[in-house]
Amino acid sequence: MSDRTTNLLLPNPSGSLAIPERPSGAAANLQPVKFSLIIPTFNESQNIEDIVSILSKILDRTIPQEYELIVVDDDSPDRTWELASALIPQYPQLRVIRRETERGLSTAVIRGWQAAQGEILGVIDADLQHPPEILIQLWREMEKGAELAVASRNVEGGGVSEWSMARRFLSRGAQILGLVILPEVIGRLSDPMSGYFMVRRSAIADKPLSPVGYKILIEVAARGRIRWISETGYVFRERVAGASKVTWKQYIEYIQHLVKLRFSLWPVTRFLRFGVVGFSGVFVDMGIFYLLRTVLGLALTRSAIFSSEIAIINNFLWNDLWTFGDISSKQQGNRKRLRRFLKFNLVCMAGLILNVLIVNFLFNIVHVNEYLAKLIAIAMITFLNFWLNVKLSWRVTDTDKE
Ligand SMILES: Nc1nc2c(ncn2[C@@H]2O[C@H](COP(=O)(O)OP(=O)(O)O)[C@@H](O)[C@H]2O)c(=O)[nH]1
Ligand SMILES: [Mg+2]
Repeated sequence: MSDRTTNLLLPNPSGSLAIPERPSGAAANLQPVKFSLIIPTFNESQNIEDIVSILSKILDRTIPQEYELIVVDDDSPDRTWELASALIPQYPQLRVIRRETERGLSTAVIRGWQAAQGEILGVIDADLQHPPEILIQLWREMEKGAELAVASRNVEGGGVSEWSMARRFLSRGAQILGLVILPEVIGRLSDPMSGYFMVRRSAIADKPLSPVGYKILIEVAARGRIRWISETGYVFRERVAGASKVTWKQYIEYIQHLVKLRFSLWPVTRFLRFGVVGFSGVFVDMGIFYLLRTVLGLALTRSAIFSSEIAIINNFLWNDLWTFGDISSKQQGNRKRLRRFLKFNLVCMAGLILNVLIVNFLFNIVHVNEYLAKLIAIAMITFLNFWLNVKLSWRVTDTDKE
């Protein structure tokens, strides 16, 4: 390899897989741009020149000098990286990264985004299976304000060209599996397997991304702050040159990825803390009840109401400080705390009423033992209370707005 080629290569980012909030190009004398498009490659020597030339033509027309193309090559044996860097003099918006230590499509895309100077980050396959014309439609959607613009095979205007029944079936099966394991993410995407999309840097900045395998879009949609998703139909073309790298391994990794996301999206630690706080409330309730009823001689109902309310206050304070401490610390001020407390109180009361209804239903209609009925009701209400409080009292979106 000539020195000239080495000098043209962009340094390969290392360390954590989070995207910086601001482009960090000053060191390499790179200017911020509007758009950075990653082209991941592995043995694409037959396609690299065509794809770079077509994309440059389209982007020169739309946002001249406001974009960059970043080829991220995994040290391909066919020397795609070398061919790509030889194109740089002709295409000044082109950058090339040669990765010698890391492997895999998803991390290639993330490393590319880490090195990128753009506000909007995108990815497209190098093999011309993704029609480049669609790029402009995706770009327009981002300009309108979308956080994520996806080229989809499953909306109007989309499709696959010559897929066999078996491949179509497998692709749909994978999507349905995704819907079962991760409905809140996969349900928002008509084509979760798409490898052709754009995302706003601000939507994924500082989020620890850790994808397994091929499907970087799922990672972005699951971990990003994404409200507006726009989809544009496209027909997945057949490969003309080079070969696909997809094997059975990618299907296994896809399932691993879904399961990993499922565990990290469910707030397990938070839920456990919520349970501990709830448990502590039982003791507060009993203690205060004893004090009011036996020591001070108050009436039964009055003692019960007071002790419950004090337990609710106890639970609220611990939840606000500990269970949801990260969220409440971003929503400071007494008014906001009072609002959270009132919502928490409301949820607790609704829970109490439901609790009584469930016990009655289980005992009188299903004929379950009354202690078992009470236990089932407590478990159900704990889940419901937790969920309602996440949605109402300690909402993450409230912190986003500030
Ligand atoms: N950097 C990098 N690129 C990859 C890797 N695997 C695939 N690619 C590229 O990702 C794009 C899609 O891969 P391809 O094998 O065509 O997937 P398919 O279209 O789903 O069959 C192409 O541009 C490949 O060159 C990889 O491990 N590392
Ligand atoms: Mg392909």
